[in-house]
Amino acid sequence: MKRLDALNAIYPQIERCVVVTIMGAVSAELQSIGHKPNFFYLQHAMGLASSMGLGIALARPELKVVVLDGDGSVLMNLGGYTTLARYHPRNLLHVVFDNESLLSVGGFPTATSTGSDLEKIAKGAGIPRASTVHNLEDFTAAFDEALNADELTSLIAKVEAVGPAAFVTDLPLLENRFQFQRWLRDEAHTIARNKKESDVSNVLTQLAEELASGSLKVVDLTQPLGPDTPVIGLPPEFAPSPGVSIDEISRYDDKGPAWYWNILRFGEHTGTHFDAPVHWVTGKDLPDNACDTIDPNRFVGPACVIDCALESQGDPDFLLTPERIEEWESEHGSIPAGSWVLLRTDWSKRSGADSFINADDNGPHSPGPNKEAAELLAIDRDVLGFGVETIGTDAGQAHSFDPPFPNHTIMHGAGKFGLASLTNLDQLPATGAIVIAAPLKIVNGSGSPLRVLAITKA
Ligand code: 23J
Ligand code: MN
Repeated sequence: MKRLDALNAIYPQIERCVVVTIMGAVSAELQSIGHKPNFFYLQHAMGLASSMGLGIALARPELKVVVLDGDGSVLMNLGGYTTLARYHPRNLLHVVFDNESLLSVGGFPTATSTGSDLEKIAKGAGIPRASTVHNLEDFTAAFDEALNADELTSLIAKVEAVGPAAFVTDLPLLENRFQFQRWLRDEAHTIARNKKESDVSNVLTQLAEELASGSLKVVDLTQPLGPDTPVIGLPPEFAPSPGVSIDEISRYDDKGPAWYWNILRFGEHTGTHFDAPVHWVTGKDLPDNACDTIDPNRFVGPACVIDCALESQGDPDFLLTPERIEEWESEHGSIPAGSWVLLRTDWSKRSGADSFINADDNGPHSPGPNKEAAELLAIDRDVLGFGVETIGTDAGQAHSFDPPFPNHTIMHGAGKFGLASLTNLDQLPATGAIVIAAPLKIVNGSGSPLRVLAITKA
């Protein structure tokens, strides 16, 4: 591996870091790629680049500092490793280009050519991460990993003992010094912001990694959708929900020799489903109130799970009240704006439609929120929506409340959503999960069956 190729490979990343290099070939090669005011070349102070990088890293923890060192310099100031390790700033990445030679001053071999192992010395000094790489591919991978590691790293890159013919620079030492100081004082904040932007995408990288490694898992909050799915029973004067029918179009037969598919028929509010604001008369004139017009950002949010399983077991007409919500908040913190609030009742564990709907002569009996709880969540807490395990987001007896169906009335009037017939809420923590609940993009749809997923700690 040639040092110049290695520098070219990492240039897009180090451009956005504070960079301190040693004198000589490293400095000349970096300048040949492109000088930046955030690059400082420690000319005439051999061995001290890591010490200077350490000071900057400790003083400016919001910045990422990359030191570009060499074997000659490191060996001249071996105590530097022990000081780095003692203070171990997480924002410092120490790269040692080891060409086993004092190339800049005549090409004498250094002690790394006779077996001294910088990685072992670094580890022995107590540097938390140290590794040695021998080719460009491993170098760029290790560099990327170290930049994201948020841990002091010394990366020893074995390179060929070749460099530029002359170490010419048109950047005077004092100019570099003042420019670098001014940049740290006046302009570093622009890079600190870039770092934050790149941290956002690091969140996604980490999400992918943690899902793959199993430290995060996806919990399916969805009930199966089929002919046995129970549907809401409304008083007889109203038009009923049709239930679910699934009819075959073809199944690898005369009607379609190589394919299988079905025709679905059901109401929009069937099974595990989404309620859009346009579903209710109170939300009918709101902007972007239907399945196809809601901003998709609003389908994803943190979940607050309020566990009322015990209360619901004791009383099928249990009502969630503001007092009960505030009790939850005193334990778990206040419900953040933009959350999905999910009411755990263990209702999903009931088997069979009769027990799920739980009707008698007065109609269905199942838990839900009272009017004041819906107001607290929709208006004061500004949630995304309210989700339940029962057949609808209102209590079974809510047809007789004042107003009837207060949760639908208030939530949808405030532009908020509903999620009905959820399951597996017992697998979620009270806070910390992320819920994704995106309905089908039905044109002017009032709701839709959907797959509701939660991402949570495994
Ligand atoms: C229609 C009428 C009343 C109600 C509902 C539907 C629901 O619960 C629903 O699925 O949105 S209460
Ligand atoms: Mn509904």
